Amino acid sequence: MKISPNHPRFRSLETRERLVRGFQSGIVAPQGLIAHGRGEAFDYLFGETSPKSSELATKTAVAFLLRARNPVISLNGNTAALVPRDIVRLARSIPAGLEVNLFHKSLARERKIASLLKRNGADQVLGVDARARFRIQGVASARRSVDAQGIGDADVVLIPLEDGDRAQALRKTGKVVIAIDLNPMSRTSRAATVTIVDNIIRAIPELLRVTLRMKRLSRSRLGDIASEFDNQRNLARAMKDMMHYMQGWT
Ligand code: PTJ
Repeated sequence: MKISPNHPRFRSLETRERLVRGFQSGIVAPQGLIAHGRGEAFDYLFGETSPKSSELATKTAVAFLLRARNPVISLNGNTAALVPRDIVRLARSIPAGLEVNLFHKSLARERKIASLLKRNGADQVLGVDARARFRIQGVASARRSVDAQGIGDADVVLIPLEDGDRAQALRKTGKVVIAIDLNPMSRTSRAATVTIVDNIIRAIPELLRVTLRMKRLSRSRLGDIASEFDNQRNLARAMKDMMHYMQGWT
């Protein structure tokens, strides 16, 4: 479907089209379309703009990523379909590894996602046909199986659109978990070390912009930024951002 850029909800409609095309080409799981609808509902309650609380979370996430020994970005179908170019740029600028890790596991989809990322500039994509598999304890889904050199060894993991189980299990292994989730009340949001409550279509380009700016900071300054952050307090701010937007309608 061709959408006019003059349509008042152009960005939202265009995002839906990307996901539908991603589904048709075997990148997005059918359940990914439903998950996006859930995200959209929350995005609506933020006025489809980045809430103020996401600024501090983004800055803190970048501090953790730039200080990490082995940072890894975990990718599912929705993320690959919506922000393929910017996620590869982000991985390069940190630099961080890219690992495909699917909830609805499918080897065909893993391969399609990896080739999409390679067409967008990725040199290496982990998690596909991985020989060295590592199991995360306490995860009921196929997501428990990760690359031993990637998420298995990572000290900091960025997880856009994750399920609560694995976010909690990754935390239990002592890793720093950075989530991107439009729902500030989700188990993922509450379990993460840092939660960016925002839409990935805005959050990933913003992470890239802030990374390029913060690369100049010293390790100790990055450490200060990371240690000052309180995720539960920032999630409460995200709820206030949402209520503030809704109050404008009453
Ligand atoms: O490709 P796969 O097999 O790994 O599957 C991916 C999905 C997304 C289907 C899978 O991870 C899943 O079922 O996710 P959930 O448990 O439905 O969680 C999705 C979370 O992401 C929800 O809390 C949504 O509010 C949120 N969400 C959805 N779309 C966006 C989003 N958050 C940020 N940006 C979005 N565009």
